[in-house]
Amino acid sequence: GHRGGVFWMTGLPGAGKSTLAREAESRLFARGIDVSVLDGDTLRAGLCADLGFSEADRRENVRRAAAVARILAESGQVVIVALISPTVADRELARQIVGEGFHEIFIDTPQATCEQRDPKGLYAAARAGKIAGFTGVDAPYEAPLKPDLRVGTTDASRDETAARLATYITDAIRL
Ligand code: GGZ
Repeated sequence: GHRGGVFWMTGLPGAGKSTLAREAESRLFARGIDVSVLDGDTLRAGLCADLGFSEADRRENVRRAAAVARILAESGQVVIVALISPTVADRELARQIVGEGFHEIFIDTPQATCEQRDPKGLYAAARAGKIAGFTGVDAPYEAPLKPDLRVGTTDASRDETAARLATYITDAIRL
């Protein structure tokens, strides 16, 4: 067996949070670990469908994700959360709600790389003035100063990065 825990990934849009969350999930699943992913995109399609991207709505998005994550972690699950969660205060709120077993993981991809990748064309749309309040363009992103884990995604391959994450999580939940 293993204990539950919440692995909270923060980073800019396009940093690779969702991809890494899914890759870590499948590695952990393969090791028999009870794991689930709460992704901003998915949550916003359902539980958080009423929320936009104002400061207050992002805070509420974080609050709901943290509340769900806590419930799952208390039942013994490993929960990987992938949310921009752009401010220090947002992540402090998440840590407070989750309590014990909260880990902040910074997906530290340079903004230039995120913009180059731009998988959904949202940076381009924001630069063209078609989206207002886009994180990294005209809405703030505060990088964590002391994350529990910092993951760079330019130097290492995606595979190496996912493996590192899975190892970090496995170590953290060992009884
Ligand atoms: C940031 C936005 C915005 C704005 C739409 N700002 O790469 P994506 O497209 O699929 O993931 C992003 C997702 C961010 O949702 P989160 O719930 O993670 O954000 S937060 O923690 O700040 O609540 C992005 C898309 O939504 N998206 N408009 N204005 N990201």
